[in-house]
Amino acid sequence: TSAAAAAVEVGGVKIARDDVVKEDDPTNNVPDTIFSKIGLQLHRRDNHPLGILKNTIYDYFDKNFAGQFDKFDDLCPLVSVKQNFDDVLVPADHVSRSYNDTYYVDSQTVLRCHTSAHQAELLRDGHTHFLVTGDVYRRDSIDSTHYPVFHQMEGFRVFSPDDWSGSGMDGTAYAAADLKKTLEGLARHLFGAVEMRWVDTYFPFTNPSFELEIYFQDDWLEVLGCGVTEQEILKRNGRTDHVAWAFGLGLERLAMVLFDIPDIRLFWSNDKRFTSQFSEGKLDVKFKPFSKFPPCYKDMSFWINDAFTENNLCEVVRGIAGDLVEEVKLIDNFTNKKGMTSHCYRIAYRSMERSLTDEEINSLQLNVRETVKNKLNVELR
Ligand code: FA5
Ligand code: MG
Repeated sequence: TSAAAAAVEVGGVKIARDDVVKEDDPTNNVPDTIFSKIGLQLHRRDNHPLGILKNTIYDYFDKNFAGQFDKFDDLCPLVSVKQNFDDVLVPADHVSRSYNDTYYVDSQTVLRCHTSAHQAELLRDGHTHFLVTGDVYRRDSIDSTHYPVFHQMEGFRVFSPDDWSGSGMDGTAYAAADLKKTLEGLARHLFGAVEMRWVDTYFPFTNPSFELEIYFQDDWLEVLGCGVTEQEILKRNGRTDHVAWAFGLGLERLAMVLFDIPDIRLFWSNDKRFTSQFSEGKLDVKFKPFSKFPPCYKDMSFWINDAFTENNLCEVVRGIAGDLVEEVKLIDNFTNKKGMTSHCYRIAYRSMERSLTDEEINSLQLNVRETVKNKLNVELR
C-alpha cells in the first residue's frame, strides 16, 4: 500500500486528503485506508466485474422501460448528514448515524453510507425514473461478504394516479407488485434460474420494505433492500399524491453470485490473474481462483471496556493488515464474577495473491495486539 494521494477529483468536485482525514479532530473518523479508495470508482470500469454488472443492469432497464430511467454514476460520495439521513427520514437516534457505523468528515458531513442519500435531490430536480450507482462507505465487521467500501445501485420509480387507477389496487399495492416484478425480472436477466426469496424487513424510508436473498455458497446472501417509498419523502420533494418504489442493490454481492467470486476483497485486486478474467459485456464468466493460499489463524483475548465495539477493532486490524485480513470473528465471550467481560477474537489472515510467511504474520499480529491495547484501551489477557 502506498501513501494516499494529496487530492482526488470526483464528479467535478476536488477532494483534498487533509479535508477528509483529520487525525486529531474528534468529529472526524476517516482513516487513510478509506480516503485512498475515494475516486477509484470501480463501477465505472467497463472491464471490471462491477462495471460489467452495472452495464448489464442498465441494459435490463433500457430494454424494459424504453430508456425512461435517468442514470447517474459520478455523484460525489461526500454528502451532508441531511442528505444521508434526514432527507430519507432516518430517526435522530438511529444506530446508523453513530460514529461507530458511519464515516464522518465533520459533524455535518459524511461519506455516504448508501446511494439513498441522493433520492431527495433527484426528485426535487424533477426525475421520476432514475438509477444511481456509486461507492458507499460503512464501518462494519470483516468477513468475505463485508467490506468498508462497497458499491450500490439505487433505483427509483414514481407513479402518478393514472398508472394505478385502472388496476383495482391502491397505489401502494400497485407499486409493491411492480417493484417485485421488476426485481425478479432483473434477477432472471442476470442469473437465469436462481434460488431466491423475499424477506420482510424495515427501512425508515420505505413501507412496506423487503430484502431479496439469493442462495450462494450453501447459504442465503442478502443482495438488496427495497420497498414502497414513504409518502413524506414524495410530499417534501414535489410529488404529493404520487406513489414510488425504490431499491438499493449491493453490487459486490450480486457480482459474487454472478461470477462466482468467493471473497469481496478481490474486487480491489490489481493482480492480472484477477483482472484479466473479466471483459466488457461478458457475463458467462466464472472466476477461476489462481490458487488457494492457506489461511493463518491468530486468536487474541482481552477484557473489554464500555467503549469497546467490534467495528473499532475491525478498523484497527484493517489499518494494520489491510486486505491480508480475511475475517475477524468473536469466538468466546464471558463475564467473570467481578463483572469484567472478556472477548476472544479469531483473526484469519490470508492473501488472495501469495503465501504469507510466519514472520510476516507474527509481526502483523504483534502490531495488532499493541495497537488494540493502546488505541482501544483494552487489557490483553
Ligand atoms: C440500504 O442501504 C438501503 N439504502 C437500501 C434501500 C434503498 C432500501 C431504497 C429501500 C429503498 P442495506 O443497508 O441493507 O440497505 O444495504 C443494501 C445492500 O448493500 C445489502 O443488501 C447488501 O447487498 C449490500 N451491503 C450492505 N453492507 C455491505 C458491506 N459491508 N459490504 C458489501 N455489501 C454490503
Ligand atoms: Mg440490509
